[in-house]
Amino acid sequence: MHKTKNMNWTEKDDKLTAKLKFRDFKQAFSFMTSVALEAEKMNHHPDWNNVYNNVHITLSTHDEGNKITEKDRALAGAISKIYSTFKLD
Ligand code: H2B
Repeated sequence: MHKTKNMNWTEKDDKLTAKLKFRDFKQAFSFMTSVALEAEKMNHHPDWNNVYNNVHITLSTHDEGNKITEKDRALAGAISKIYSTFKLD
């Protein structure tokens, strides 16, 4: 069984954040597409930034004054699950 990616969430300033690196832009954008579809289903969306193979994610609930809520924890869990399907480089 091949090893897969594992991500770490950091909780800081009322936000959950994670910095992810991929093999290349195609892998990063493929990941973002999967996350986008899941976020749309959950009606909860990440603030994020992509520079080539790097994706930085920030989660907070805007409707609750930009605080971390269960919606952010649920989305973080869904994102971790998607990330774990990507092979290590
Ligand atoms: N995403 C996040 N991260 N926070 C929200 O408060 C939020 C959201 N609210 N996605 C949703 C959409 C809301 O704006 C819509 C109108 O349901």
